[in-house]
Amino acid sequence: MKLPAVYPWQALLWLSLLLTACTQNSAVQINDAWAHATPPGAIAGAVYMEVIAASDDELLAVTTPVAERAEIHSSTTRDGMMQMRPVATVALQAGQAVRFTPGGMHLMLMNLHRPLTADTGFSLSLRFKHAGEVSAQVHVVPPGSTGVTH
Ligand SMILES: [Cu+2]
Repeated sequence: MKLPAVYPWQALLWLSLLLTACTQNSAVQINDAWAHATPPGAIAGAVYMEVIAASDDELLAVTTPVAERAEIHSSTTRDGMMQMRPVATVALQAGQAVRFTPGGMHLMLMNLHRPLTADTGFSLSLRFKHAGEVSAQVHVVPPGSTGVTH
């Protein structure tokens, strides 16, 4: 009986596929990133999502082509007033989902280059201390609707 020949280039191909799969698994997962559509002329928008890191990590910075800059904000309610304040970094514990939600922590897009239009998407680049650069696609939903439905 003859065994199927495995050429070196095939082995290399499989190896690279395997490595790609590994890096994706060990990195950070960004789930269900979404944003509300913004009215014309709006200068800011907010992004919500779920972030899960396979090993302890830290979210350091976020950039997107649709806005001049993106900030990480936390929301607190004091005397019935909602206040937002910038957060420098977000610590991630291995396997624990960190949720960015309306009324909670969120990404604030400052000085939008164009309004966020419902049923479109845009990309986000998140920089982590260990995982490095991770990109995510943000889905824009109509105002009033909440989140991404499966
Ligand atoms: Cu904010």
